[in-house]
Amino acid sequence: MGKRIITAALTGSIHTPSMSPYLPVTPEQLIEEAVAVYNAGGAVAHVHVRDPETGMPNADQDIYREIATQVKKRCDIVLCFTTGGKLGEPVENRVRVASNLKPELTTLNAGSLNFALFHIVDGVEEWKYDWEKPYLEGTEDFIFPNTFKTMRQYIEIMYAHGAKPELEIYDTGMINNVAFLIDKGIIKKPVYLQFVLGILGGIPATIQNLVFLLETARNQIGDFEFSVCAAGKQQFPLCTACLLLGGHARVGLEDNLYLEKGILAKSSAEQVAKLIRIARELGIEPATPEEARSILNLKGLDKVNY
Ligand code: KMH
Ligand code: ZN
Repeated sequence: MGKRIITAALTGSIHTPSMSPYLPVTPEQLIEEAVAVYNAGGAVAHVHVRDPETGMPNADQDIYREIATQVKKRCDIVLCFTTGGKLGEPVENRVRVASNLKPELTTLNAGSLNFALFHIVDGVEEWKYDWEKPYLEGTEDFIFPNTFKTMRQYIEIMYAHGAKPELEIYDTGMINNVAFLIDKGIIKKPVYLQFVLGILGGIPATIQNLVFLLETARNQIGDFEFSVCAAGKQQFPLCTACLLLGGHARVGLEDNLYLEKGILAKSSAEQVAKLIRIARELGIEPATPEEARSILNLKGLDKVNY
């Protein structure tokens, strides 16, 4: 089996600044993180942005551009921009990064789901910013909207700008959604699936569930590239299992703040380095960014608009 793409999701929109002092929030921190991930052997950095003053997730196009431009000056890591964005962000704002930056890779969340984070407030003793607790608690009543109409619109925008969709699969039915969109000619093969396990509202993070998703996708879609990310402490077990199953893997502080039990990761790059150590023990080599481009059929860094 070939080389594997290690992605790092740098900050996301789930964790909040009170949960870890190492969560990057400013453009400068996110730029340093992306370069550190590259130096650690990561091939892809998955990018969300935040208000530099408060750490609140947002969809500020200037911040996306600053990060993209500065990272590109320093290394050739593939940047995968979120179109999931902040919870509750209007759908038209979420996709704007695809048309503005014309990146190589963007996420496409493959269906709607309850996306619940209200249960993680209990672990936080002191809040740094006023927005954090209500933002998380509000998810008890939150549905992450990704209707067939918006998925079609997002995909059309992505293809118009040469961005490949990384299809985020939070549960089994979303494989059916992707198969339907392929059948209708809306999504083009070959596809790249990111199995997202362990979100409350989606499928739990177990190895059995990863195998089940993979088998279901093989039955419905045929051939594809796949990766996994898993919330919290299941991150390393699930990433290791996915590598053994022939897939790629995503780590990063978006999904898990820890390096090991009780020890916060100081950077997503530390998690990348750990996963690569595990992979190499198993005889698995990480892909370079150029190799990742070839595996995923990406258009190349010379064709982006940043
Ligand atoms: N938020 C993660 C659970 C996205 O950014 O669009 C999955 C994700 C999707 O990273
Ligand atoms: Zn994300």
